Amino acid sequence: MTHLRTRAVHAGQHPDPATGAITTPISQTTAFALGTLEQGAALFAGQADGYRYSRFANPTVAALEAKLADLEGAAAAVAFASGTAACSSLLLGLLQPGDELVFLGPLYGGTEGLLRGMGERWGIRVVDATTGGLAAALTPATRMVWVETLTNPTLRLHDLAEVARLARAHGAISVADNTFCTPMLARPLEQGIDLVLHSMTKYLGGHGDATGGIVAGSAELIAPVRKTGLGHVGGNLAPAEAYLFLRGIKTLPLRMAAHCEGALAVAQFLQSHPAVRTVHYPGLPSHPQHDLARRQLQGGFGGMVTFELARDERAEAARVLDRLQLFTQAVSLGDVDSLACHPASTTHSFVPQQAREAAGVGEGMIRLSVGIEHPDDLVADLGQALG
Ligand code: 4LM
Repeated sequence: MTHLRTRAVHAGQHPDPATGAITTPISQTTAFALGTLEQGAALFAGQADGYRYSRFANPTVAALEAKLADLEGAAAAVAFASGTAACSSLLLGLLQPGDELVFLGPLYGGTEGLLRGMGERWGIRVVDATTGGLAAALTPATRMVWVETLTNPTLRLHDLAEVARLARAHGAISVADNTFCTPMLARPLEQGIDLVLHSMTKYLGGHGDATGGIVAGSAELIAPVRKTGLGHVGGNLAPAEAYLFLRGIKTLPLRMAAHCEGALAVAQFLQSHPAVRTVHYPGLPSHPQHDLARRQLQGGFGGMVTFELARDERAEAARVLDRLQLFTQAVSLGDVDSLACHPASTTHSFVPQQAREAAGVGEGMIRLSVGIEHPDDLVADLGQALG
């Protein structure tokens, strides 16, 4: 299996040995029969392989972890109950008081809130290198570098190979949140990044009906994240949700192609509209990092489009958003349905105003998650809303 499209269908999944069922069964159980006392003791001592308790591992969840590890080209992966549980488990599993974490923003507001909040409370120094650049922010105490493969909501890129190189030179672990690109468009581990993370709630699930997160990387780095995040924090993914992600990922390559096609059409339309000042979409030649996007992304430029209105005011954003009919006003992204949101008052309202403005998230900014509807219908809806 060499093609991602084939691996999305088959990786991690096999007909059930007990019944021949092709669809991976939902192992809706909390505990597993241990056998004899000595067999149970061997399982708990790590001297035998097998399932014990679903907080530690579950067959449906394990199939999903294997699928995602395969798609990202990782040795191991561990799934969580949300993207945020994946982020916090990664921090708690790998950092200690006194360590420094450097991030290149903007990040999803919830992640930035988590990093800043947890940093303060757990004695981790969190450094925002968005303006000053990564090279200037790294110190001997830097233990982790955090980026998003496409920034939320401004859709900027970072040169992942360069981020990985700088982090490694300082002995730091590099982390890339690949939620916006998915393994179909961006390949962080192939660029030298150590750990890749997803909110599966978005494109991997794809249908807006399940919350989950996952981290993938080397067995050595995943082991402490698994131990802390599942064993100690207990943020495990439920088997029924794992089933929905296994099903969603099978069509990920097809959905991503449709998202990319629709987003490009929407971005091109918005760019020509007089009520719009700037369109942020890496597939447009006007995007300041279009060349990097062409080098770093494969198969398209993503399904997210962010734009700034000519009148940079909340009232103007409300005028447009409140008139949309096909796009639903909602946070989250990556669903087959198109969604629209006002980042300053929703997804990025957790970020201090000064940092938000420095990252370019203004009151007249609208973020679109372009679904898989026909692009002509989406463009028509935006046209009537913009007036
Ligand atoms: C949103 N985002 O933007 P859970 N990483 C990225 C994200 O965009 C998100 C998470 C992690 C949005 C949610 C309201 C790049 C979330 C966190 O929501 O915990 O699965 O993922 O609209």
